[in-house]
Amino acid sequence: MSRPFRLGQSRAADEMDSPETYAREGRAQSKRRQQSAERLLTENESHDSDTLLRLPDPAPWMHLEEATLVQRHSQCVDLELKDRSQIPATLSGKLKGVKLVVGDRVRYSPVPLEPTDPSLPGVQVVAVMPRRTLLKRGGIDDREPWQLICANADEIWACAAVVDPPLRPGLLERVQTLALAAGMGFRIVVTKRDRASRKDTLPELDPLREQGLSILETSALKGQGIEALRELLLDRVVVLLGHSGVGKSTLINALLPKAGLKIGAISRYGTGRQTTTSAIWLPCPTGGTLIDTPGIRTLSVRGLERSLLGTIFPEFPSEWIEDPMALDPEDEDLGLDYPERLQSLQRLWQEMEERNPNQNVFR
Ligand SMILES: Nc1nc2c(ncn2[C@@H]2O[C@H](COP(=O)(O)OP(=O)(O)OP(=O)(O)O)[C@@H](O)[C@H]2O)c(=O)[nH]1
Ligand SMILES: [Mg+2]
Repeated sequence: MSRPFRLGQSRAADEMDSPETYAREGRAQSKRRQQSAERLLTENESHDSDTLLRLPDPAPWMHLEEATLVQRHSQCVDLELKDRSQIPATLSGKLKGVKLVVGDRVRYSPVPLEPTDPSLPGVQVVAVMPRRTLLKRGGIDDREPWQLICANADEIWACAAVVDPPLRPGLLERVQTLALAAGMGFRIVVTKRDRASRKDTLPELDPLREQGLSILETSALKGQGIEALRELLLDRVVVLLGHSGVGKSTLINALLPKAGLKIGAISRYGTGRQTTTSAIWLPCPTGGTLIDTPGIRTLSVRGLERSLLGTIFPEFPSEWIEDPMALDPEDEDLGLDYPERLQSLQRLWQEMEERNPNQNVFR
């Protein structure tokens, strides 16, 4: 008989992390990708796994000023300068094939170094500096082996609501894995704390608490935890990740009242339309920067190293990490306090080695 999970609330949540959900999402994404294949073919960017991450040597351009790329538009980008003012710029042909992301440190020339469309901004980005960190998730097919989220950020705050959508530890383990692969710090920010009684200790987070992870409980509505977050933000670049509707933009508005981000009604299990639709760079006047991101539905770890899992699941012996599939999480003899952790390990372990489902489709 299958052993019921004790995570009452996260039973529905657990379904959201099921392989079927990922397969369904994969199919939907691949259809969207097919529809945009023609457009992609005309773009400069490379979609090959290695070249996607390779950057040209910036050495010839080190005499130029440095800036941060804070937004990408179809034909140009916005740069944040040293004084934190922003200017639009175009990309030089020298960056052909380079996928730039929010947070990239770039070198720019105040006048175009090569002929450009006069209707476009005169400032031109000519080089990109090596990245200190790079947050990426597994792409859905070979055309896009990685989806790059942001560069040079220091920390991820994985946002999870108490309810609406349900708290889902499986997603938090995924975000933790991506943070580790990116070289970034990781914190869990529980949102909408006002929606559960104080007596509710959120036991679904116990396995993560036992790993000593930083978990902050917040309510943007009641102002709970906001000051603590503001202090953690000082001089850091922090990216918020979480399902659609968990309250990322609301939290940012509480931290940065001037941000005035659009806030949405929540959709069932976060599968509806996102309110935030692209990564948004938000400098904080008291120091630090927040990056708001669109709500995620799935977060693939495909292509990441399995060796990362030893750090994510330190409670398991190394033989289990090397080959967890022979184990049965429901086997009482294993004496597991949290069988769902072993299930999570198995899920991530399998997914990391998965082939891209639509490999060669667009070749
Ligand atoms: N009760 C309560 N509701 C909240 C809180 N924070 C956010 N909400 C509500 O949750 C809903 C979604 O908030 P958003 O901030 O738009 O969520 P998001 O994570 O930015 O969503 P996407 O942009 O779609 O990814 C809104 O109706 C908010 O009013 C909170 O602390 N308490
Ligand atoms: Mg939002």
